[in-house]
Amino acid sequence: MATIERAEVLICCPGRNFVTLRLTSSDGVTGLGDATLNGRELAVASYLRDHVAPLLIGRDPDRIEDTWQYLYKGAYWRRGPVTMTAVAAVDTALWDIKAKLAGMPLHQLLGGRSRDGVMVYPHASGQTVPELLDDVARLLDLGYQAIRAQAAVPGLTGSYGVKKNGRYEPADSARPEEQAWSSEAYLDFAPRYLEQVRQRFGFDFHLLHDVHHRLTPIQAARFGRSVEQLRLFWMEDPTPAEDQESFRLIRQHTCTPIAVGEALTSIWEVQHLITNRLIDYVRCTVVHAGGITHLRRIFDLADLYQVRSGCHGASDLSPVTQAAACQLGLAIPNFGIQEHMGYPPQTAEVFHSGVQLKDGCLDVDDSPGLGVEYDDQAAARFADFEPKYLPVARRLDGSVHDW
Ligand code: GCO
Ligand code: MG
Repeated sequence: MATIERAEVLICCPGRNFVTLRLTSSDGVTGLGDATLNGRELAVASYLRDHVAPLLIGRDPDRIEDTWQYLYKGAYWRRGPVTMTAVAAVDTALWDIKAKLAGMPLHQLLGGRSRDGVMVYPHASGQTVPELLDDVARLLDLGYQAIRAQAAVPGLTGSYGVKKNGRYEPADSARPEEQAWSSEAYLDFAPRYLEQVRQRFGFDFHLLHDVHHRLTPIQAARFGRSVEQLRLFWMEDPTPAEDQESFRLIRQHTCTPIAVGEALTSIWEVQHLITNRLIDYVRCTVVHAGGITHLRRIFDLADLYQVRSGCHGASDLSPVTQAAACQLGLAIPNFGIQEHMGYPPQTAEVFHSGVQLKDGCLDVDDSPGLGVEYDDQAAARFADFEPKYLPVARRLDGSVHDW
């Protein structure tokens, strides 16, 4: 029997911070798992290094399900983003090893292709509406079939999802930047710019929008109703998902589809939303929801209720997650869409990935496993971790709002 011989936690900052777990088996096969949790990276690094890595040494890398159960049930303290990201890293690395040993790209082990490629949506954004419209035009020219549109709300400092100096990076300052928020100003403005997108570019592509947990349920209901004629692919995170019954209220008022789940980490947190048919797309990801093993379980449950996948894919999810999500998205029957935000240019120096973009879809090459290699020499050039935090949103009266 082969055993896990090494478990390395690799931290690098090629344009942004990434934490990666690399497992090496006694027969010399390596597997990678993403362990990046934006703004809390070192908590997961310590969880893995101090509490998980010592337990992995000597275990059989073949036993993926058993290792998952051992780390989840065995810890007693279960769920939550730190734990689930750590478990995900181990799980993904073990699937990488198994698929490499089989000599197959991972999707083959997951049942083989259900589709030719996974449709993605990139972000169009602008500090002004004309800037947003130019960005939508640019992305349509590049052949994307689906586009997320966000514009800065006039009069508010900082808006989530909008580029600064040509790039959007959610966590971009050494202390959380404080931004101003007004749901009233947003509700007045957002439907109007989304309408301008449809007026200018028509309906031949999917249009998405992220509300980013900002509205109350009744405001979200009003927003959803006010954009119905624009036929959004989805409105994302209309209200914070801790209050899951509130989605019933939104549903009573609008048929705009709803996507939720990027901040939810287990099947238990989406069970109510899925089984009560309160959402249309589930946005959990490989890295924050327990890896391939657990995410597949979530998507299987979702399939029973005609809920489709819509994996989170912001730049804080590494190319290892991107490849894993792509492999899973190729295989599952109820794939919906995949977020594709891209990375700073330096990231590709460290992560050599076989994932390719064609006609608005991602696909993988025939490399066995996930199809990603970690370049240690390049990583050494980006070795210094840079503490970076997501912003904090405050209402106009100074009180803290959901970010
Ligand atoms: C998205 C997201 C992100 C998150 C970020 C948090 O839909 O892409 O909402 O941009 O804010 O991933 O770390
Ligand atoms: Mg989002």
